Amino acid sequence: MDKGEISQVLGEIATLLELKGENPFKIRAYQSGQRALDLLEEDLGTLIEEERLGAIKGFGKALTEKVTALYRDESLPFYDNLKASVGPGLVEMLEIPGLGAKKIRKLHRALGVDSIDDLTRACQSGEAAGLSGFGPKSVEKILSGIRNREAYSKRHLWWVAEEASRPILEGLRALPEVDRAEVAGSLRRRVETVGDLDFLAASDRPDPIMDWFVSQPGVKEVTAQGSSKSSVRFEDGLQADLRVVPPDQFVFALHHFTGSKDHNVAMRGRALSLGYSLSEWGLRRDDRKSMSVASVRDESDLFSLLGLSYIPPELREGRGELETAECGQLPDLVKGGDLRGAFHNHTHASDGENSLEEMTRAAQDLGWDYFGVADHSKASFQANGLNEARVRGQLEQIRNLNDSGRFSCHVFAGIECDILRDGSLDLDDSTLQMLDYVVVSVHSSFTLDEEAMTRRIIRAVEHPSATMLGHLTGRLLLRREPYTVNVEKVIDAAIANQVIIEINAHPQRLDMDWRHWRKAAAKGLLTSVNPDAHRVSGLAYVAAGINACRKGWLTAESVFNTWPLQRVQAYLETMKAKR
Ligand code: DGT
Ligand code: CA
Ligand code: CA
Ligand code: ZN
Repeated sequence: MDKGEISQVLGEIATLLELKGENPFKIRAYQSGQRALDLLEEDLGTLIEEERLGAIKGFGKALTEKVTALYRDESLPFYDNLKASVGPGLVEMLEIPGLGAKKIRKLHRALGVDSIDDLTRACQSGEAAGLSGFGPKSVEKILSGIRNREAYSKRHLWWVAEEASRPILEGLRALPEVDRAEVAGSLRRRVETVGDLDFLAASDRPDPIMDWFVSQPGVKEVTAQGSSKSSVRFEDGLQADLRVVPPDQFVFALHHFTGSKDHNVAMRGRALSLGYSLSEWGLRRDDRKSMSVASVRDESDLFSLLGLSYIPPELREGRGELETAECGQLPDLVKGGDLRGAFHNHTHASDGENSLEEMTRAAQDLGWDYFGVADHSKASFQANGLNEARVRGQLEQIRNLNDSGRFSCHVFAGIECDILRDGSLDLDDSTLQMLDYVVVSVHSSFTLDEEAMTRRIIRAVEHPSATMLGHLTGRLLLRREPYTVNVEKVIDAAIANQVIIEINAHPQRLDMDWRHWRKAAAKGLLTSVNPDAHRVSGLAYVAAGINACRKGWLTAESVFNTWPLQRVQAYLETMKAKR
């Protein structure tokens, strides 16, 4: 096992012990062991070989032995027995948002609850509300958590689905029977979550392709197998359809199965008004029986036959794309290659895993001209947020790094400053004023009502030091609902105060949502694609942010971090002068 996997096992052990109601000291030992492992700067393998792991703070004798066994892929009976001794129903309950191990333990001990169904019953009957520490409000929260979990478990993050689709797509393309293969559906439209994967292949010999598809590694169940369509379900619950069509139908099928449904309805209506009928099989003139397919070799040909410029899949959501394509007015969408840097990133000064230098080098290796640091501020104590003195120290470190000339990539000194409950900022004005930029974000008091939350965020946006607003709604896709806030009002306040609203590019956030961007950008709002990276590999999340930009009809001009270094510097200087 590698370090990351071992860390997960330690966390899991702590949770299982908690579910069993074991001694809190023992639980804490695994939790702090996990944390120490995550923060390890030296190579774990070296430490184990040289028998130095035990000397590191956080690793006692027992933990050192277990980590060593896991590292060497030896069996760990303690862990296996522990897993076997805790009912699977209890572990499953951990997936309910807002329900931790302690509460589950209590429900189990007091009411014998050992499955989600049991729990639903106990909540509905009023039994759960009678337990100390529960009450009607928290029972209602558990019930809505159960409902959310059901809805959430049906969809998957785009990022995860895309990764799962890649080997299948490559495998299909490598089969001798396959002429062409593509992914379609919501994955191709780059929607933030996808229900299932839709693969499409062109071939006259579908059967061997289907045989290959249903025998892919990780396939748990074959729900359908035919010569035009097969469906499978993978171990992690992800489902996939494969359709195989004759090569001359491929373009029509690709367009149809890319969708969305609303886009397809609009396209079919347009075809009809021009005297065609359009389907997944082809395009036919009303007055003829045969399909006119010879001149349609790709989707651009299809759009152009209908008098439209090419509509990129991201825009096919039935939100006015046909009307705009008809007058040739579709925007030149921003691309990943347009990015010159990124602003919202963490280092190990707060809760990141890599140093300032490591992060800067990684940004430089991506070809970026600038890199923005924005560690947490002190109110985020669980993330080791920086107080004023530490902010000033980091600022000096950044100035020195820039002066040293070690990197061609320029580092901007920023902060992700907490917006406190009343909308004031977490750090004093004189410290904020010294920084190149300030991202303001909500990390606490999520349950304010809409009016109070809106007022709170707008007050932060109006602060003279605010440069950007971080993750506007705090949503965690498939895990936590957005907090209630009036997005329109915040957008207007941001424009009025020349504050950028980020697109937090973390695949689980993608916040502010793409559905707001077309209108907001037309009103003059700027965004920044912010990876919120907590380690070097997190910088890659900008790709998910670019998807959101494109779905929001954004051009490079609306995306702050596509601007060249000098223009960014000039903008930030002007903003600073106004403080
Ligand atoms: P998903 O899987 O829920 O994330 O969303 P999609 O868009 O991938 O939907 P899916 O997999 O059910 O179907 C793929 C595409 O096939 C869909 O975007 C459009 C097309 N399609 C499916 N059902 C219908 C339908 O009833 N009418 C029309 N016009 N198109 C459909
Ligand atoms: Ca789909
Ligand atoms: Ca499907
Ligand atoms: Zn944040």
